[in-house]
Amino acid sequence: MQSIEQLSDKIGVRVKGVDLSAQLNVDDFDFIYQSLIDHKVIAFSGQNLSPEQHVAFSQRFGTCDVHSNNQYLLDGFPEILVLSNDLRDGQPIGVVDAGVEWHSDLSWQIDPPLGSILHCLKTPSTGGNTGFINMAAVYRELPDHLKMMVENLEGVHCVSKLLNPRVTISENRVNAREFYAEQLEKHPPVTHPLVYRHPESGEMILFASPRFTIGIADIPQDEGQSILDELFDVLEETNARLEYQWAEGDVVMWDNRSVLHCAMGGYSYPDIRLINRTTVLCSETTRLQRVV
Ligand SMILES: O=C(O)CCC(=O)C(=O)O
Ligand SMILES: [Fe+2]
Repeated sequence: MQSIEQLSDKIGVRVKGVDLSAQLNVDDFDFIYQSLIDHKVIAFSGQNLSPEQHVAFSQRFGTCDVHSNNQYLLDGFPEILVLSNDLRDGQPIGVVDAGVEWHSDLSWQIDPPLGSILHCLKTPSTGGNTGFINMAAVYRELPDHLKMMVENLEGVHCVSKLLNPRVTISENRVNAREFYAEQLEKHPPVTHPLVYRHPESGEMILFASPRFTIGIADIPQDEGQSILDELFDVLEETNARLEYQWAEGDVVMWDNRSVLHCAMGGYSYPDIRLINRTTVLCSETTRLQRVV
């Protein structure tokens, strides 16, 4: 029988009593889906999943994304992106520094995904936590003048770090500048309303992140940056957050439409962290909606 246990006051639950390696019945799947919508981050302990089973579970939610950073897709499983600091023959086997600033996955695309599903295969002896922030709660916490200001504005989102004054380029990535310049050519900036409505919970969501929101459309650059500074100060302050400490065999999924997340770091080679990730795309009915 499924049950949930709260992981923090305002975001996240652990779902118990389900085995994700099995073909889930409709009742179990509906329970999991509703827990995701209600609590935004759902965690499962002790899951022994093959890559096939990880992909099969993910596909219950929708079509899986194949990440454009195709260097680190798992052999034979293009739906799985490997996150790791491990090396093989001196070369990284996965993305070393994925998600080290607060972000919503792929918000730099026109249709951001529904969620990501991470399966933890190896934890370092210290560090390696993942932080989550409830962006519906953050919207509610905005002071009135900011709420009014953001209502009609569009954020500019871009994957390339070259255009973002808030991030630094990692020393760990080989040929980082060339990599980000190429990325900018392949993925020019897109815009999203700063406030979206969640299609399933109906909540208003502040949709912006220090990693991918590089400015505000149609207003001068310095004004845009100071509005973003004010918004991101609220992220620092909010208590609608969770810092998840991984154990091997954990599966964690987040609603990418309504949370920001961040890899907290704090470990280094040869202390190994290894996580397989899938990302599920939205459908017409689950994509974020303009408020209008
Ligand atoms: O490794 C983590 O803790 C999170 C990485 C991340 O941002 C992601 O998988 O989307
Ligand atoms: Fe991420």
